[in-house]
Amino acid sequence: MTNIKERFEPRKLPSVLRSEELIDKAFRRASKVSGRNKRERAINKLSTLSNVFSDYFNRIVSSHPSYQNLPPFYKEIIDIVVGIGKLRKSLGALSWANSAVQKVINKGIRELKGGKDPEIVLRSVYGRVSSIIEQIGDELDFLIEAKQKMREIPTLSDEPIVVVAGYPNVGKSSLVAALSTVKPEIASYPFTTKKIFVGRSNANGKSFQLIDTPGLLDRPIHKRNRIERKAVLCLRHLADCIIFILDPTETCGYSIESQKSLLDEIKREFSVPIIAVYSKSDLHEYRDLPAFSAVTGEGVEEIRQFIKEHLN
Ligand SMILES: Nc1nc2c(ncn2[C@@H]2O[C@H](COP(=O)(O)OP(=O)(O)O)[C@@H](O)[C@H]2O)c(=O)[nH]1
Ligand SMILES: [Mg+2]
Repeated sequence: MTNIKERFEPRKLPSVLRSEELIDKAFRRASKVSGRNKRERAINKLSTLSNVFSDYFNRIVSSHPSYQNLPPFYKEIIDIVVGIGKLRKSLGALSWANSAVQKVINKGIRELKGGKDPEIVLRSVYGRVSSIIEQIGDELDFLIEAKQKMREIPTLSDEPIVVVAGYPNVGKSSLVAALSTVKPEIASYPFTTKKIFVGRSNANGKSFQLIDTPGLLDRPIHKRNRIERKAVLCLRHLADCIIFILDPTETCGYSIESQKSLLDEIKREFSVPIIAVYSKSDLHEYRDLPAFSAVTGEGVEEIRQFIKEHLN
């Protein structure tokens, strides 16, 4: 069952600078440093440089979660959207750059203390530090891009997640709206052109989230392209329970047979509880499944209780 314990908020990742920006920032800070004489000033410059780089790199590296331990939905989606291997490699390159920079700076400080000409030492350290930072330019660019892409991943809370499925026009959005205590939020679903709608509901003090996934669980899965299948697979990690809506009036434009075969397919693909319900109960008399109407409100509270029981 999904358990989003370690909540991941990519929006909170610190901004990453491009290599030239980082070099500028560090050297600008160092240029402001004073000292009683040339040598002392040079030593102070280098220790400032050392602090700027170590603070910066440590902040970036420690702000990323342990991707391996993230909840499966996040792990999988981040892997598809940015690539966890590449993220790790880039963060590793930053740690490497930090220790390489520190070594160069420490050597420079030793040389200054040993009496070497401050100008020569500074020029040499600045040159070597710049070249180390330039070497991780691609990794810094990648991390900037990764943050941008990860911002698109919807942030979900720890509350159980109910995914709403069924053919188009059966009444999925209407049910989410009827059950939600607040207006559903729209989140983009990365790597697809799809949006997902996240509603929040509550049954006797027990909260849950409702996810309406237009374009994802509303057509036979086997007819989908590779990307869409991946998107559906990610939902597998997300759903604690699925509510499948059947429209027996067929005013949605799909026969009840094809709706039932989609239900069977979803039952095969997902191992969580699946609740099948009838929508549009104001238009028909079928009651062999729980039935509700988003128009009259009939049955909506029963569906809410039903969901709650299945989540327990
Ligand atoms: N009569 C009736 N119409 C409904 C009901 N629920 C939805 N509809 C209509 O069915 C259409 C599709 O509903 P929607 O919630 O957008 O379906 P979705 O595509 O599955 O999200 C809309 O025109 C709704 O007004 C209902 O309970 N009764
Ligand atoms: Mg809809």
